[in-house]
Amino acid sequence: MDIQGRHISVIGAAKSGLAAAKTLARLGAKILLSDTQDRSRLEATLAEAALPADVEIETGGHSERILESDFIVLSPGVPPTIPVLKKAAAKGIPILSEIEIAYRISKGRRFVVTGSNGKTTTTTLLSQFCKTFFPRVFLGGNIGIPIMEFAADTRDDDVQVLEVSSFQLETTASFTPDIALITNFYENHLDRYPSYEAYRAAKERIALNMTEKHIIVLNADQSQIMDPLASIVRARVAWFGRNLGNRKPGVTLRDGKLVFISDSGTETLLFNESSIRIMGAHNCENVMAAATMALLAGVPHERLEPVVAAFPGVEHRLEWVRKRRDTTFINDSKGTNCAASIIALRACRPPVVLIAGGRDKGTDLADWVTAVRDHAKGVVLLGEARERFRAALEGIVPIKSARSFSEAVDLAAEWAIPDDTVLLSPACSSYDLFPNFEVRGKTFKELVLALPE
Ligand code: UMA
Repeated sequence: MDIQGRHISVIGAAKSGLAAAKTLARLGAKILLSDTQDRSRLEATLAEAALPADVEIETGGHSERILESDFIVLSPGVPPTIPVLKKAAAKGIPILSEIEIAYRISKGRRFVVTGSNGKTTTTTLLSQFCKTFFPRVFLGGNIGIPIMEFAADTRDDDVQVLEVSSFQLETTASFTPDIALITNFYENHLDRYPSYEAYRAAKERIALNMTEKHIIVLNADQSQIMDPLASIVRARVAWFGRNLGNRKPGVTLRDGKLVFISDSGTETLLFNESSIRIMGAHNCENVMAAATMALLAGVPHERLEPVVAAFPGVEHRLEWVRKRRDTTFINDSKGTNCAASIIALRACRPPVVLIAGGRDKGTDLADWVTAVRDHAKGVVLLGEARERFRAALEGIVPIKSARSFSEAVDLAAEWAIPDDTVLLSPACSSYDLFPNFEVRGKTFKELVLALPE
């Protein structure tokens, strides 16, 4: 794509916009970077980004100067329906998402993951599978690393493993994955889309330009939605799921073993489910999905087991931390509400010693109490939510109270015996004791790793 000398407006001066502005300026474009926030609020970010001096920056709103551009690059968080973009569309100025422009200037094969849940775990695992086999693998997209950060550095023999969101797919034009995956569909982002169907349609754009040269991997366990999709896409279809039926090729779980079934029906045993370190039924599905993509990409099947056996998961989401005296310690600091904590409790091998509490969100605790009753042998409570949680759990499960976070870790470690799981999944935000859930999770890991053997 010819970038030299083109006038390009980049909308949004956060991660995506800054990466796009920087790279496009480096390639010789004249950039106007525009953001609705006031300059004072963006100052620190802009200073850190160290943009080339000739990038023009407008803050506090989007001016009509944007309408003088050759084309516009859009950050995913900016809806294409804002007034200036409607005017641009009416004038025929192309509006491209950051992933579209990255696609046009980058090289190599793209393995692309979208869907409602499990994207980050699946994408991360897939990149690790790929790294065992391909010389250069780039990981990016919605996962938090804009593709524009590395797009210009890619070569023809590179592999890009990308997580993309519905927002990013809305304004693509030629973006074409070599292998795509839709993990699943659940209601989400109804603040941006008029309906669930519109949200799904945005995600289904992943297949827009794919042809029989490409492969799309779909979820056989959501056959009501996925079978109709399979019948209209032009790409070849592969599957993952517990209920594969006659669908092939794909990866399924049978008698505790993950099995790949080829187009011709040949079966290859991949590994036992018990080899997978990350816990929970949902994570087994993420592994099946990532394995399907990796195998179809050409990664030899023997390379998969060592990766799943070592993969600790995504940080702060049911993250494996340590095995100490045969007790497993799990960091689920991202479990900031009851629903997330229930998933974590169900995923861990019981008996569980749960560490819960923090800033109380005041939500109904009934389902959480049931999950605690069914999976936990004891709960260590801390933080502002301690008394309300105690009242809800009294008489249902043994409780200990901690006055500090480190005391909570010590109490839980003492309470656990071999084969127990100590789970931090607070069902609360962290703001009473920490700046955010990441710091809480990191603190937990430091304390657990410091426990004497
Ligand atoms: N802005 C405008 N005009 C507007 C609206 C916003 O100028 O009308 C400005 C804001 O003031 C702000 C900037 O746009 O400065 C924000 O842009 P952004 O929201 O696109 O933020 P980025 O930091 O670029 O992050 C985006 C993704 N964010 C969203 O999709 C909301 C990140 O996904 C992604 O990791 C990153 O690009 C790199 O690719 C986050 C996310 O929440 C994690 N994604 C959603 C999800 O996973 O559910 C889709």
